[in-house]
Amino acid sequence: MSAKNNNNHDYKAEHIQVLEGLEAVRRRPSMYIGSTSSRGLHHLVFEVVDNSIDEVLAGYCTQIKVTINSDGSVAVVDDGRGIPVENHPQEKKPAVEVVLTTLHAGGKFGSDSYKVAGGLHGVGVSVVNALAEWLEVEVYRDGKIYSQRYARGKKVSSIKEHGTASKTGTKITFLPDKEIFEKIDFENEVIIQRLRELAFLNKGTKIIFKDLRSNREEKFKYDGGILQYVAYMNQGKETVPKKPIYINKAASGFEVELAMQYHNGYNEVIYSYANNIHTHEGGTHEYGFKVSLTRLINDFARKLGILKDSENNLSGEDIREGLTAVLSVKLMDAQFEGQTKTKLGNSEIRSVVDNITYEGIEAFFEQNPAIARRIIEKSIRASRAREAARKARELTRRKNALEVSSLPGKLADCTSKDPAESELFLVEGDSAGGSAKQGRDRRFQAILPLRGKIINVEKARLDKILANEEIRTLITALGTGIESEFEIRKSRYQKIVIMTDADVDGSHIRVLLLTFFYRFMHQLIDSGFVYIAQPPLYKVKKGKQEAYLFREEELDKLLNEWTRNGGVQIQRYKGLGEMNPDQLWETTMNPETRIIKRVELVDAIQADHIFGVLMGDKVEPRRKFIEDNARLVQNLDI
Ligand code: 0RA
Repeated sequence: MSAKNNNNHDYKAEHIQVLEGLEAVRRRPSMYIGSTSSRGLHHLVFEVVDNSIDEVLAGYCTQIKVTINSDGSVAVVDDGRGIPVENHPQEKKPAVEVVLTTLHAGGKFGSDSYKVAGGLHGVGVSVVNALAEWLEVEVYRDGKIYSQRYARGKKVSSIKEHGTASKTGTKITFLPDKEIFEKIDFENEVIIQRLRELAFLNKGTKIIFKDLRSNREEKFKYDGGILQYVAYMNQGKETVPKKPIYINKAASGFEVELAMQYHNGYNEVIYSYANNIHTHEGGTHEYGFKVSLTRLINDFARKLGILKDSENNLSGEDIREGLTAVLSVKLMDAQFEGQTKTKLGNSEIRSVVDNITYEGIEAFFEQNPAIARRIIEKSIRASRAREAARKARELTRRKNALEVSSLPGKLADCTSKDPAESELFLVEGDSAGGSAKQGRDRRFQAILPLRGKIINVEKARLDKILANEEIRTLITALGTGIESEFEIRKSRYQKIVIMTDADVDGSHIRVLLLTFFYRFMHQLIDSGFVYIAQPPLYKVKKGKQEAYLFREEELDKLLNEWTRNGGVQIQRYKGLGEMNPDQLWETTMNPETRIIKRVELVDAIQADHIFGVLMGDKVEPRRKFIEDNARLVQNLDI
């Protein structure tokens, strides 16, 4: 609040008005966009795009183009109605100016659009304007082109009319303010991810991305909407049914869209959205769907006589094993709750989703009884396996309780008991494990050598996974438990460093471990505890001079400098095992000199897709995927 004293509550409306102005946004940007880091920076783009999407939802916009210009500014163009330019009745200035300078004015003049409350969404383009070094708006409307320019939220020119336009629409170009943001570098991948998602969620909308810095262009348009989204996530897997079940129904003030399909894996992926916002924490809509699916499958199983009167109902978890589903709802006044404001709170939507999805899936089952039967039988198998897993887990737990020192024998633990400073190195092979044990700083570095084959968790059920020796050792060493029993605060280390050879086997082990963490301990990744060590590729020696090289391209450079006079020795490291303990410490483990990379998920959807394709059972899509996406896989292989 302002510095003015508020005794007797005598502060005046005008002061509050001032605080609601764009100055407040510049003073406390994080309150409006979450942060001033990369995330907040990208939020600016998404805010502008969301305004164009509002025009899509209102039925006036079919195409959105996002361009990153060579000067680092971003332009978003749509073919909607164009922001009105005529004078706003109350404010007595052009409506476009009101939209760009008033908080929460957004594109939300009319009350017939799907609105959003809570969270950081829908804060309005004025926030983008406030946080931009400059912003230029162009409006195509009534056959004319209008434009206006702003700097840090303040207009620097009045609105100008110039030229004729054959279409309608809006173009907003802005350069984020260096005074506000830590760094101004847009990441293609982050923007592309969201644009692809929006294209899936708003079927038929053409969304184009262009980066003029690298000349990369991507186009997204999905006439099948979220049906294609589910197919995309299940790409490379055997599925039931072949084509996802798709339901789309609008009822008074609501729209419900569901696409679902089973695959032969075991993990459950449900993405839910409300007004295009990913509801990570679920909420009433997701709950309505889960309840209706559980009820329907049980009802059907009894009707078909697969489940007897004397038998218990199948649980929701069992019914959702191997399910990929996208649920997207649109509603008038979406209320977001929860820790990250990504949980839908509107209670009225629960029964709407319940009814619509129950009826829709039931109709599909009536017409496809063989598929219904396969899904029910799959749920029954899941239920039996879960029972077996429970017993296996109990066994591990009891065993742990009996042993006084329950840490695995292979683990060379550190002496520190403070997780914040403790590091666990997961090392490929016994020989490298031996070097790492000798080379480490035992005060805070623990070593766990991984010997046998690590199980592919995409292809196995929990009971099998838990029976795997390497996985059990890993879980015990970490101390966190897994899945629903996972507790991050129990993690015995806050750095878990995957240290493998720089070859194909090494990268395979790395992907297997990452998949395991992602599926069963994703909080480790979310908390930024997972790292990848970067061992050197070469050691180059000349006389007393020595250098370790971590990238292929460094070799040529160095050789050019060094070979002018005299012999140079090059040693190529094929594996960690070729380094002696001192070298391993110096190059890869010593916090002062090493390079380690933190594993971050740009986007869970992409990760599900990538892990599914990489670890799934169809060979052809995997090969094609790796060819098509060499770059992405490389990112994953950091
Ligand atoms: C206010 C009112 C109307 C549309 C918009 C704003 C609008 C805002 C943005 C931001 C980016 N693209 C946009 N397109 C439209 C309704 C216009 C009418 O009633 O004609």
